[in-house]
Order: sequence, then C-alpha cells, then structure tokens
Amino acid sequence: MAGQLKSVSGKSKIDLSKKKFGIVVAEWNDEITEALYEGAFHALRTLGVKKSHVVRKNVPGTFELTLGALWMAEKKDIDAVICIGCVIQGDTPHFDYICQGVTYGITEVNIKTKKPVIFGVLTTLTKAQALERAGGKLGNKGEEAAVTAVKMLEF
Ligand code: DLZ
Repeated sequence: MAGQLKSVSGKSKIDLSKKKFGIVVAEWNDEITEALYEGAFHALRTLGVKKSHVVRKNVPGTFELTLGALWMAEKKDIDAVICIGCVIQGDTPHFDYICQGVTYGITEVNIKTKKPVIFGVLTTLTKAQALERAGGKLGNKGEEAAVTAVKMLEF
C-alpha cells in the first residue's frame, strides 16, 4: 500500500489542493471504521488535499452508506466520495444482504452522479480479519480507498 501512495504523492497530474472529498463513515464496528477513516484522511493530507477540503459525515451502518454517498456526491463542490464501512459476518444471513445492498448501491451512485464513489468497505468473517486490514499487518484499506479516489480523479 505504501508503494501505491508513493506512486501518487508529488506526481499527481492534477492539483489536489483544489479537490474536495467527502468521506461517509458507518458507525457500526466503529473501532474499525475510525481506523479506516484515519487512514483515508491521512492519505489525502499526505497527497496534498487541504484539511478543509475533507468533509466527513457519519451514517448509522454500512447499509446507509448508499444514501449518505448519494447525498454527498450530489453536492456540487464535492469531487469524489469515499465510503467507509465494516461488515463482520454473524450467525444470520444479514451479512449477505448488507454486503449485496451496499455493493449494488454504491455502484449505482457512481453511475448516477458520474463521480468517483469509492468502496472502502471491509466484509470479513471475523473482527481479527478486519483489524488486520484497518492498520494491522495487511495495511489500511481506508488509505487504499483514498488513493483509489485520487487515481479516479486523475483518470
Ligand atoms: C444490522 C447490522 C448488522 C447485523 N451488522 C452490521 C455490520 O456488521 N456492519 C455494519 O456496518 N452494519 C451492520 N448492521 C446495521 C446495518 O448496516 C443497518 O444500519 C441496519 O440494518 C439499519 O438499516
């Protein structure tokens, strides 16, 4: 992941100080989603995005990311949206419905608004797997989501 950050840092074809990002954060599994948010925020700042150009909004759970992302992306001054969530499998099929709903929903928001809306959602079998991906041994997927947003703006 650090490699990806380096490949964008300082070399961006666009002036990132002029770009404004929305980050929508699900409150479920907040230990994980806060770490993902911090990763995304830190990456954007490292890449040259102004602090005042990062707008955060919380939603209750990952399922609500779709509507939160739509409201955020519909704002004229927002260039890209990063959705942060974490769904951990439980004993019921709820996991599958939330994952399916948000995946489809975020895809729709991309197409409808024609803005990059990034899927920074962990879908894991255990909390340990989520922690590994939220600043643990497998990096920080929030950071990756931020880099993805920048790459899409460069596109
Ligand atoms: C209900 C629920 C469950 C069981 N698990 C999660 C989860 O692991 N991660 C998450 O972000 N949200 C979960 N939710 C809440 C749903 O996303 C949603 O907020 C509710 O179903 C209300 O629409």
